[in-house]
Amino acid sequence: MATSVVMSGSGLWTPSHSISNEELVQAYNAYAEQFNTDNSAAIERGEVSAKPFSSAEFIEKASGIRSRFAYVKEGILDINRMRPSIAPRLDTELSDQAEMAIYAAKKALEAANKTAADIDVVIVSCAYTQRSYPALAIEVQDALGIKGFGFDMLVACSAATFALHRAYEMIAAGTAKGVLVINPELTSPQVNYCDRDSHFIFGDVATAMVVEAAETANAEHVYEIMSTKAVTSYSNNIRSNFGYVSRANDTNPFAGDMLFHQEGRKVFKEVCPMAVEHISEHLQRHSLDSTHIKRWWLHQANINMNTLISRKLLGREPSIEEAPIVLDSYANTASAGSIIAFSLHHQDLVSGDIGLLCSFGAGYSIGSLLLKKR
Ligand code: CO8
Repeated sequence: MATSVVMSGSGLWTPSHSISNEELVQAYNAYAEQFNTDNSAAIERGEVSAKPFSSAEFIEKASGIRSRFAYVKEGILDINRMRPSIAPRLDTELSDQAEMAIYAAKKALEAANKTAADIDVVIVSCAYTQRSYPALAIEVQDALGIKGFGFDMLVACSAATFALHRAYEMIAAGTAKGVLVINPELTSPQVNYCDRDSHFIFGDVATAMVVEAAETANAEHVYEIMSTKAVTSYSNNIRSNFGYVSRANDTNPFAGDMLFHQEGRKVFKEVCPMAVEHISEHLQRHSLDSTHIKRWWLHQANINMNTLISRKLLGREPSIEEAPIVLDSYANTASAGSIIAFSLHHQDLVSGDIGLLCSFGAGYSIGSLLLKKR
């Protein structure tokens, strides 16, 4: 008989610092005003574009975001810096992302009623890792005292779902007994806080999930992974060019195009239909339709995207219980968004209830898991 695979514990670590739209806009607008004053002659000559002003009302209406968390707040609102000030650490110290990962991992282990001895694979999957090697996953594995192996995975917004797919396959194949999937989304160093169109989008967070075989799971809230589905389709509409080759390119590794940038409107228009088609096909595989789905743990990039996707799937507005939104306080947390929604909104489901967890974003990439409460 094929092994039944479950998600048996989730962990969410939220940084203690947050930044409201109002604070962020006040700092950006002061920066823009100073930039425009400093460059007034060049702007007058048409050589430099004036910086447009941002608005807290626009941000909330266009995205649903009201505030975001920051791993380090210092520096982000300083108009002479406009980026977080994260103190460098020695090679002998725990790295920042490993620290974030460990906070979330411990919570997931506790929720799953497991210890390090029950885990033999660690996957750290997120939009960026702060170094290439040694893998963050191996650092986390060492710090938690886990025997086995670990590796890092980068799939932008779909890093968490794609890593859960790998975990599912390893447990199903019998090559692992317990997998810890961790998403330390330290987005703030890559946000261009000088760009009016994207300065408000992202927040920092860490999430984690324990995946194991059904027969070893003994936690209170266990979700069978009925199946997984993934798709990618190449697009340049969400891009970050920062990388190790920058040094050889003789370009400024901190220029605007090296940071997160996107054609937000195009992304919105192209990704929504892709997500609807992907989810519909996933449900059809099990002869299910949207009426069978009790909860939608959707990717958290934009509330209007989620409403549109849910409306297309359900034929009506979803209630906040059916499709929870965490964007208002967390903003877009890259791959962690749907996992935050799951972490905060899964305990009330009853045995037999089915939910769908889905990410969509850069790549483009879409990943989904169909889950049934045990
Ligand atoms: N304040 C005031 N006005 C603004 C602002 C602002 N802050 N920003 C834009 N405007 C203006 C625009 O310039 C435009 O003006 P005009 O009409 O004069 O040209 C007007 O407002 C409308 O602009 P848009 O059409 O761009 O506004 P939208 O309604 O489309 O909203 C959004 C913009 C919110 C960006 C929206 O398009 C969106 O959310 N799209 C979806 C994008 C998405 O999902 N992207 C995924 C990104 S996440 C991901 O894939 C993971 C990447 C890895 C993580 C990276 C971590 C750093």
